[in-house]
Amino acid sequence: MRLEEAKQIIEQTLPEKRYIHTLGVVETAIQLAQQNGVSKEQAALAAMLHDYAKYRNVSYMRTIAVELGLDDLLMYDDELLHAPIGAELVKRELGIEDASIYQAIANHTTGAPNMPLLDQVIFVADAIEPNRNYPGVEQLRQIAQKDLTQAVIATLVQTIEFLCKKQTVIFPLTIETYNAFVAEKR
Ligand code: DGI
Ligand code: FE
Ligand code: FE
Ligand code: FE
Repeated sequence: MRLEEAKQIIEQTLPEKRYIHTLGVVETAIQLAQQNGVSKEQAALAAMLHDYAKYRNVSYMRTIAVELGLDDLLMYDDELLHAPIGAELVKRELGIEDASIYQAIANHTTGAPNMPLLDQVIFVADAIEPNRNYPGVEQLRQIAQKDLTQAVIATLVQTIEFLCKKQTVIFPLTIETYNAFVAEKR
């Protein structure tokens, strides 16, 4: 699928605010891809489609999670579903066959240990795109310009801090990703 075609589908699928966020992720992902030797085409398409399932019916997404054997997810926040289920629906409904794009969409909320650079680009771009505005985002943007993997760690720290302050349950994969990236750095 071409980027323009995906863009039109996303414009029709997502509410305006989420569509604007998505275009910001595409712009940032293209830039990070170019700086880190990642395919610009894959980064742009993965970014365009990353929140495809964000507003899908939760019980429908839970059914697909069971089909895919992702039962662990069901005990955690429903917000986590749109990433792995989005990857699946982009394949089923839009015919996106690229396994790298599938994986980048699936990993965009929690990250994953050993995730490839494409996934790191989408993970960080989602957090720092120009429409994001939360305390600490400017520092994340600066880190991302210097070191993508360091930006993954800083984004995880920001997310985990945010979840802890709200006393929200943290999905183990988020912590596992943090541990794997920090251990790798030492
Ligand atoms: O879809 P976006 O809003 O663009 O961003 P996202 O997909 O990165 O995150 C969606 C939500 O998921 C966000 O409000 C934080 C939450 N989240 C991320 N990691 C975890 C989490 N929620 C829980 N409960 N546990 C996590 O590990
Ligand atoms: Fe998301
Ligand atoms: Fe994110
Ligand atoms: Fe997003």
